[in-house]
Amino acid sequence: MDVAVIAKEIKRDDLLQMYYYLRLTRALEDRITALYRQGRIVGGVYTSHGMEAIAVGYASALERDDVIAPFHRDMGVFLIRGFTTGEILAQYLGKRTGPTKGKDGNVHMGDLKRGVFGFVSHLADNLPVAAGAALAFKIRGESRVVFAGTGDGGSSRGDFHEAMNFAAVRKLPVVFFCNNNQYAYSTPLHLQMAIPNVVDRAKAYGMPGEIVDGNDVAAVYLAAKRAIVRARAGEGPTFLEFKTMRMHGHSEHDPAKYVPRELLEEWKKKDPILKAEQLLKQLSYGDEPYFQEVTERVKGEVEAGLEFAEQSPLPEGPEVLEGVFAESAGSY
Ligand SMILES: Cc1ncc(C[n+]2csc(CCOP(=O)(O)OP(=O)(O)O)c2C)c(N)n1
Repeated sequence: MDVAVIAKEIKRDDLLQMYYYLRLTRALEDRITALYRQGRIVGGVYTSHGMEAIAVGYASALERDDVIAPFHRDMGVFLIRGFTTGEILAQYLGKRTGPTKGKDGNVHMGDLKRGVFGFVSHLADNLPVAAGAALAFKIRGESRVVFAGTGDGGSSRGDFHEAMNFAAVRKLPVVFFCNNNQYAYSTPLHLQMAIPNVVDRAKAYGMPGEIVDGNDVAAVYLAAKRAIVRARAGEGPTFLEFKTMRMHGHSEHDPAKYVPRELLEEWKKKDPILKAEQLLKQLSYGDEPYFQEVTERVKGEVEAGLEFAEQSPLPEGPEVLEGVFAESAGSY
C-alpha cells in the first residue's frame, strides 16, 4: 500500500495499537500452541498464525457498538473487544473463569455484552446470524454494523449463499469477508471452486466486492472502513476477500504435509508482523528498540494470563447447565 495514503488515512496511535494487537495475538497463540504440545489442552487448537492482520485490521475499524460474528481464526477480535489473556487461556484450559466457564476448550466463545457472537463450529452458520442481527439493527433504526466472515471452504456452503443473498436483497448493514488462506483443511482452492477469486461470488448477489492483501493490516483496516461506512450509510453489504496463507496445519494436530514447502517459504516473507514493522519504520513511527519493547510487554501479558488461568478452578458438576440455555444469553 502507498505509505503516503496510510499516513493520511490512519492515525499514528491507531497503527501502533494495531501493531500491539498483532504481537499480542501472535504471542498468545504461540503460547497456546506450546501448551497444546505439552498435552495441557484437551481440545483442538486452530490459530491465526500468519493471518493475524485480518481480525486486527477489521476489528480496529469498527465502532464499539458494532457487532462481530467472527471466523475461527480471529483471535485478534477477542483481544480488541476486551477479552483478557487470562480469560482466553482459562477457556483453553477448560477453567471456570473462561468465557464458556469450562464447557469448551477452544475458540467457541463469545460475549454479547462485548459485541461478539459466540463462535459456532458449523461453518458459515455465523453468516445468516449476522444477516439477522443486521436486519434487527435496520428495523430498530440503529446506526450499527455487523461484521462476519468465513473461510474459502466455508464460502462453498449453502448458508453462505443464503446470508449473502438475503443481506443484499434487504440492503442490510453488514460486511461479509472471506479469509482466503488457500486451503480448506487439506483441500486446495482449485478443488473448492471453478472461479479464480472468492470475491467473484459477490457479483451474483449484486454486492460490491474487493480483494485485499490480508497480510497488510493497514490495507485490511482501510478496506473494512470503506465497507463499514457504506453499510452505515444504508447502502447495503460489501464482500471483502482477504488473501492470505494458512501457515500452520488446519489445527495443531495436523502437520499439513499436503502444502508445498515452497509456498510456505514464499508467504513467510509476507508475514503480517514483518509487514507492519516495515510500515512503521517507513513512517518513522517505530524502530527495533520499540518492537522489542512491545515484544516484552505482550510476553508479560501472556505469562500473567497463564498464571491467572492456571490458578483458576475447574468447573463444578452443578454448573454444567449454567449459560447453556437462552434465558441467560443477554442481548446485543
Ligand atoms: C458444516 C461444517 N462442515 C465441516 C466442518 C469441519 N471443519 C472445520 S474447519 C474446516 C475447514 C474449513 O476451511 P476454510 O473455510 O477454508 O477455513 P480454514 O480452516 O482453512 O481457515 C472443516 C472442514 C465444520 N466445522 N462445519
